[in-house]
Amino acid sequence: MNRLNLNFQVKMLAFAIFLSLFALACNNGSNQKGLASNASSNAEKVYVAPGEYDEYYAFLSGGFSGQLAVYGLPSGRLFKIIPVFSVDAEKSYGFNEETKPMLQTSHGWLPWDDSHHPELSQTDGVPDGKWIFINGNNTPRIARIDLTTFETAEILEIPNSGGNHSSPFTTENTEYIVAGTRFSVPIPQKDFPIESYKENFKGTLSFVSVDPEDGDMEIAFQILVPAYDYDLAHCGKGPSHGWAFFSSYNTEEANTLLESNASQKDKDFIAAVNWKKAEEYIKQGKFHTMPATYYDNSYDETTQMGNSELKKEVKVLIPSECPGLMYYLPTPKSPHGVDVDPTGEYIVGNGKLSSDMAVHSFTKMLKAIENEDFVDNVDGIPVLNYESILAGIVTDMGLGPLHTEFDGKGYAYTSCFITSEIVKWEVATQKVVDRVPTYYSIGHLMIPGGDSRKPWGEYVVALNKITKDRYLPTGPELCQSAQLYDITGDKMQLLLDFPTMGEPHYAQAIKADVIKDKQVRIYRLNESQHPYKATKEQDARVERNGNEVHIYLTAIRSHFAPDNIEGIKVGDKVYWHVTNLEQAWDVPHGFAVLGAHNAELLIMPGQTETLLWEPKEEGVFPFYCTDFCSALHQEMQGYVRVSASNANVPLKWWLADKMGNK
Ligand code: RUQ
Ligand code: CUA
Repeated sequence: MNRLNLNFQVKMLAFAIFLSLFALACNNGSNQKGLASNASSNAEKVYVAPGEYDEYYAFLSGGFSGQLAVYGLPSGRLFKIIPVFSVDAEKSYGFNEETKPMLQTSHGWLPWDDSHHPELSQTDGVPDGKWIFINGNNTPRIARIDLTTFETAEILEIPNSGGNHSSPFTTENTEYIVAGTRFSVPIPQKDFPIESYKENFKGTLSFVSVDPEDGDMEIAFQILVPAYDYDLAHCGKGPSHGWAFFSSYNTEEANTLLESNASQKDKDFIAAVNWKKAEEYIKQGKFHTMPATYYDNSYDETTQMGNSELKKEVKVLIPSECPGLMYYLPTPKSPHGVDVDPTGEYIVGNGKLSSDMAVHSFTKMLKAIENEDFVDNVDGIPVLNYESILAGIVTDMGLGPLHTEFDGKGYAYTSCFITSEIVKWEVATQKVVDRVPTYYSIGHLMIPGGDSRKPWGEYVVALNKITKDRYLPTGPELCQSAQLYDITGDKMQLLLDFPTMGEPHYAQAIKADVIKDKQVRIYRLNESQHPYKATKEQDARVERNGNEVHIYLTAIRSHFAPDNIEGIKVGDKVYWHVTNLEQAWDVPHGFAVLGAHNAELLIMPGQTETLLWEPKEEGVFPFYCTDFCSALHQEMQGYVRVSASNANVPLKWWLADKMGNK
């Protein structure tokens, strides 16, 4: 071997080592960070050019923020946070007089809840874009959001419930949305020793009817059930339409150290409820009328006012008195999600403590019921024979399966919390065909339309519980995270990470075309029935009634009318009723006054909103518009003079020489 050759070989060797090290480094990178192999083509798949629209609206629950966030897919861009269960100073939700009633409950007025599961209304098993519902987990409630305004239109309290987690999943035509108790409690509530759990505690499964025209929700009936924890739910579709399925854990009925005491049995139950049968029993009068105290709060778009209605009773069915009403499907082991495939035949029990995932067959379930193939009976509820109802088992599922969604092409996608992955499997054969890691510890996952009869497929979004090193760190609290995967090919492809608001639990997505052209652009001034509206500047005025002062204020680019007010006194309750006179899209005005104890107002065109202000000291206080509305936005300001409580400064108001009683 000559020198040159040796030299060449050494160089080649060094180069080879360099290459393999480089490859290793890249691999490490991709293992740790999940970098897509094909970064530039993946970037193209999520790139929505400036001025272009996303293909889907995605609605991500806010978890402990209590709200609902609206994103675009595939870009992952945040469009709006819709205030639902928690006050929002930015939009004055829960702060202005109009929306305060929305947060009324039998426990008093509440500024917060924990929202987990958005669910789109459906027609024929397909999201129809009318409304989206979301549950309040802590103080049991369901909210309905109008998808023409993206505002909370109704919040219904669920009585006889100790936590509304398995909610608000819909039937095929939004006949009902369901609500099962997460925590069983004494029903009706009473002072019992906690140790008497087994004797005195109960659960309920509630069916909430939804008016097909105006969406009005009502508690149609509740079913009184054994004191388990009812975790999630999904309703039947196609052949299984008429049934609803609720997963449960703690069939041990433990009341302490549930992490081990509620994990004793190797099977818990999925409750299968025949709601069509329930309707028959209700018609026959086989229900008990139970006193209950709960609120139904609605926002009326014509009066632009929230209204709280106190309700006093519910209809309750008791399974032992209603044969055929419900059955228990044994399911390994502490199932979290229960998911029904698009054909309506397969009922997936995501047994989070089991390595084998059970898939039940609806056909076999009906057969077992017909043959009375029962192994037990709990409080009048027959327990079906596990072997007889099983369609099959997914044997190489990851650990900690939580939720399953479907792509409409015969495949299911299951989130596995412990092994931090999405597992794709064929529904009919239960064979695993692909798996991808998630970063990290996925909870729910969502495919557009993925719990409906006709999923759009295309993407799966992982809703992760832990972000660790995925984003720039922000102190002890790191951001919450979602990840978008392309599922159009055989192999799932990670495309994008995007941060979320609060902790995302479940999410829903809908093709943008279904709702984007139905958006309300303005509220028509001539249709407003708001009791304190001022639909033209000539109607603007100030009225005193004892120590209550009503200011009818108008806003238009770029002034308030009136903008000078005198005669207010310390100790007055001042109501600022601000009407936005604009009748063009995207021209809100804001309103803020110095020392206000609540928030600003953000008033849409044609809308009237009211801020209560209780001045505590004498002086002259400015108010101004908070939303940059025109080139003269900074000039959109005014003064209010506050005098001593015993002063005799007359009430007067003006806007230059254009109006008023100066
Ligand atoms: S939960 S991570 Cu609140 Cu729906 Cu399953
Ligand atoms: Cu109105 Cu700024």
